[in-house]
Amino acid sequence: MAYQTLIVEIEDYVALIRLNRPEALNALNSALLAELGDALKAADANEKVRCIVITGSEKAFAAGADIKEMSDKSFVEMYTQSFFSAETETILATRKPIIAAVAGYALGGGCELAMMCDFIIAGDNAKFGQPEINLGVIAGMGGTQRLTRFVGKSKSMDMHLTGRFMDAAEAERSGLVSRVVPAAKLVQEAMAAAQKIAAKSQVSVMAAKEAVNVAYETTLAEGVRFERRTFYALFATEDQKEGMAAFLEKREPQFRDK
Ligand code: CO8
Repeated sequence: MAYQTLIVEIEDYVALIRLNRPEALNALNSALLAELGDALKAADANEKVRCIVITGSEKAFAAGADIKEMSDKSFVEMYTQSFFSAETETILATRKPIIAAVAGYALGGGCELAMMCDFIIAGDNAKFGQPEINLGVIAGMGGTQRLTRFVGKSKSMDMHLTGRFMDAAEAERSGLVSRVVPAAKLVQEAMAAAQKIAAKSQVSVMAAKEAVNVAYETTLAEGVRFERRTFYALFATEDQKEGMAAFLEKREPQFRDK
């Protein structure tokens, strides 16, 4: 499908989704988020896709929600239209893993979009920030909650109250990103990670994603119980038999998603 604000390619079981509004540093407007939701639903349903990478340009992953689109809205419009709420839910409902490959600016809604993905690989020129305070508002797509869980209260408060940016090295040090790579190799590295995931058994990949996400929603005891039940359940799959047999026979496993 042809999109106005995205470029989508599928290669070796990975859907690469590029945000493509260069004139606005990939600012997230309703059209882009609707198309992103559409592309994610299509990728989730496509058996030729086993992992998803979302990226932007070398200058900007996304410089935030589109300020031009929002600036004149009233409270009543924002509230009654549930601005960006359904779009956010669609991103979070995606069952296949999503890697955010972030180069350049990931600000406001851009930082929040990256944090809604399953993990973030950053180019060494990445800059993360929640600068909404400079606009007389606050984060609105989960930034106060997710950034705090990633980097802790002190750094999160610093980011949200001063609006300062965090560079890639600080983001890695603080646990916001899983790794930093040279910006010029970012997409290549993210695709390599995605292809590694794509080669695993899909049922265990989905189960791992679900179990890690449970850690954010429940107590430790409940989370560990969920994990143990899921671990036991995977013994009902052929892929568990194949994975363990392959290890014992010193060969590569041939997973069949069964
Ligand atoms: N919205 C709209 N347009 C933008 C945005 C944006 N967020 N960011 C950049 N642009 C546009 C600029 O207006 C400019 O367009 P034009 O050439 O037509 O004037 C073009 O992109 C290039 O930008 P700059 O000239 O400013 O480029 P610089 O390299 O000088 O600066 C910056 C880059 C530092 C990234 C700067 O553009 C900037 O500060 N951008 C705004 C960052 C920001 O404040 N982001 C937060 C936005 S609010 C938000 O994200 C809330 C999310 C919650 C939504 C909740 C829904 C429930």
